[in-house]
Amino acid sequence: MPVDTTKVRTVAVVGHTGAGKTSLVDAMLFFAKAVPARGSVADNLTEEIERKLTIHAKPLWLSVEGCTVTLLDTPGSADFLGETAAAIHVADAAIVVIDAAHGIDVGTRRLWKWLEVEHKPRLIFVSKLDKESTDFEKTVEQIREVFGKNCIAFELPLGKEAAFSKVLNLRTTPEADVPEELRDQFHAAHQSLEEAAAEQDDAMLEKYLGGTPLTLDEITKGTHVGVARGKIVPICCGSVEKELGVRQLLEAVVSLLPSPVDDGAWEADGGVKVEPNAKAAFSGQVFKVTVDPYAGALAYLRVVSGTLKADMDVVNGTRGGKERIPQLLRIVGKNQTVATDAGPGEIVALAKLKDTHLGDTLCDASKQVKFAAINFPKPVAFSAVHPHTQKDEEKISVAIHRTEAEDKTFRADRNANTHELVIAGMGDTHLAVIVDGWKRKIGVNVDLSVPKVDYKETITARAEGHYKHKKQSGGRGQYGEAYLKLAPRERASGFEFVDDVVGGSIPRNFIPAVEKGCVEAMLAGTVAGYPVVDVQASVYDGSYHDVDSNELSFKISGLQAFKDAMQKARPVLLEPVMNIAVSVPDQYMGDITGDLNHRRGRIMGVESADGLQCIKAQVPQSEMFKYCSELRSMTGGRGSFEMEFSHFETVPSHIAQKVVAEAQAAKKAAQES
Ligand SMILES: Nc1nc2c(ncn2[C@@H]2O[C@H](COP(=O)(O)OP(=O)(O)O)[C@@H](O)[C@H]2O)c(=O)[nH]1
Ligand SMILES: [Mg+2]
Repeated sequence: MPVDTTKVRTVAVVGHTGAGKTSLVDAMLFFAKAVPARGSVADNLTEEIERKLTIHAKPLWLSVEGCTVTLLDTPGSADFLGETAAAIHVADAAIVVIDAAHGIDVGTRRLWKWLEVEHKPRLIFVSKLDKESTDFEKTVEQIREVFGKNCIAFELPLGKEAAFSKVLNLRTTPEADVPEELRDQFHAAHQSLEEAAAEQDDAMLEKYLGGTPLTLDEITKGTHVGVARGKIVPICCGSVEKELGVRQLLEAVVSLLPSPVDDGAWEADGGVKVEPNAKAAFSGQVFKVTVDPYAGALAYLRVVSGTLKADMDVVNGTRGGKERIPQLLRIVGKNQTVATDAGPGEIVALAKLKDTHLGDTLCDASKQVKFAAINFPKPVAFSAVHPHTQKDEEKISVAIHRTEAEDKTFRADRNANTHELVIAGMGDTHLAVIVDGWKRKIGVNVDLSVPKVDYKETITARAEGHYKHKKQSGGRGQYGEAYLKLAPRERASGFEFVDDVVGGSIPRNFIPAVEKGCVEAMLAGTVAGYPVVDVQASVYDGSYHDVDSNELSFKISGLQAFKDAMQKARPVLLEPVMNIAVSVPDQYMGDITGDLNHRRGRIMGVESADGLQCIKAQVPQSEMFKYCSELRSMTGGRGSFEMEFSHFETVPSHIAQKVVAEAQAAKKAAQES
């Protein structure tokens, strides 16, 4: 029997690193008797144990009050935002965990924004209220200030810090159980949530405004609707340490958060609406692929419609191939159980699919659909990779291939000009975890370094060049002569070759050879040997020999004439300049703009949004390779940034001198070795 879809909850648990998400999920599973003991849900993968933090998003299953609940424990660190983004994408709602001792930080704001963009209903859990200098009321004030007045307390803690002893539920706790001194606060808070619930339904609002108090059932139903619409964000509270508020949170997940039915249809390509109907044709989306140390290759799938069972034949709606569905697994640490079926909203792990990748849609052959790709953040940290040995070099493409399959925030590119293999990710920790994994799982050993800058060269003035290639060595000689004019072209306009030869001083059939020579000359410019761009070369004169002229001779004369002209055409180095957007709390504004000036950055504008300053700037790429970690250390982890390539720009001469000197030293070293 498939479960009733209105009784399914799929919830991502998000918040900054150390907020207490993993501990909370563990406690929720324990309270729901889904695991035998506390500590069953933990950061248990090798890389997680080593670094004492959650790196992978993990689904965890429990049943409570007749509901099937899947919680997705996620990493809080910006380094692993890709995992969190995928979990948010397939969840119907989120629990945002805020550490009461810490308040709201930039990471939580960024997640909040992500949740808004993805239209995910949410509730807030204020955690660690057992800790010193925590104050629930103050935290609620901050939440309402930062995230809006639709965030409403649904619970109140009884007692503070070490004396915190009970969580009062504003909906369900009978007034008689509320201590005298808290009654006023309890009443006021109850009124706010009653009002918010009433506003979700005209009939209820009329009743409420007419002076009749709403029943518990009405309040719960009204809130449930309001949460699904994003009009109400309930604030719950507790302490995992003291085991307070966990049971109430489970109750809130069931009664206040939306089911897949409340969240409505998913949109597939071509505007096709896919309703979360358990009886319809099956469809689902893969949001994580991994190699589990116990279960092997796994694809995690969220069912969107229909009911998935083992042995079903399905189609990969993204790639077109067929797949046979294996056992439906639920994996918690070392333990796995097998589910008989999975309906809309449910998440299962599938072992050893043939050709199904992260983000792919699986569906019934009778109703093929393709869901939109999952939105991932762009990489911001870059490193060049240097394999230790020839063997490491050979195996590196296997390593890269595997990582690319599992992680859409990872990129690897061989730069055609610097010849370096550059990997990119969400932070230095992200890249370090990847490289450690290569060593441990594939036996590939590499070192990382700051990448080389992909410089280019161009000219800034018109100039002429000339070369006569003449060789007489017995037999048939070589002869070709070319006169060239070079002119600068607009940035990013590329190379143009013009044939201005009149009167046949160079025969037609040799003109392409002159052009070939120019193109070859442009591979390594005269400044520091970097590729030349944005130049017009016109050949306007030359001479030939009836017997000795050939293609090679004109190619050589084109190449040398180009070099001759380039030296006279005031050549310069160009460097890539990036557009960046840095978000930091107000107090760091001065430091950050000062630092950007130091990096030769140009501030293009500053916007303030949600209590953060967003600085837009253009900065040379050479100054930005390590910005990710440097920004985090300047701001105690509270700053973040995005970056994309903008354009090439002339390198200032004092810096160009250094680059030229380095290039000459490298050339000399290469010649000597
Ligand atoms: N005092 C106290 N500590 C907690 C509580 N919840 C979690 N912690 C501790 O906070 C630290 C981070 O918890 P964890 O669950 O790993 O946080 P995550 O990064 O959000 O998953 C751990 O040392 C937990 O033991 C709580 O309610 N009270
Ligand atoms: Mg965690």
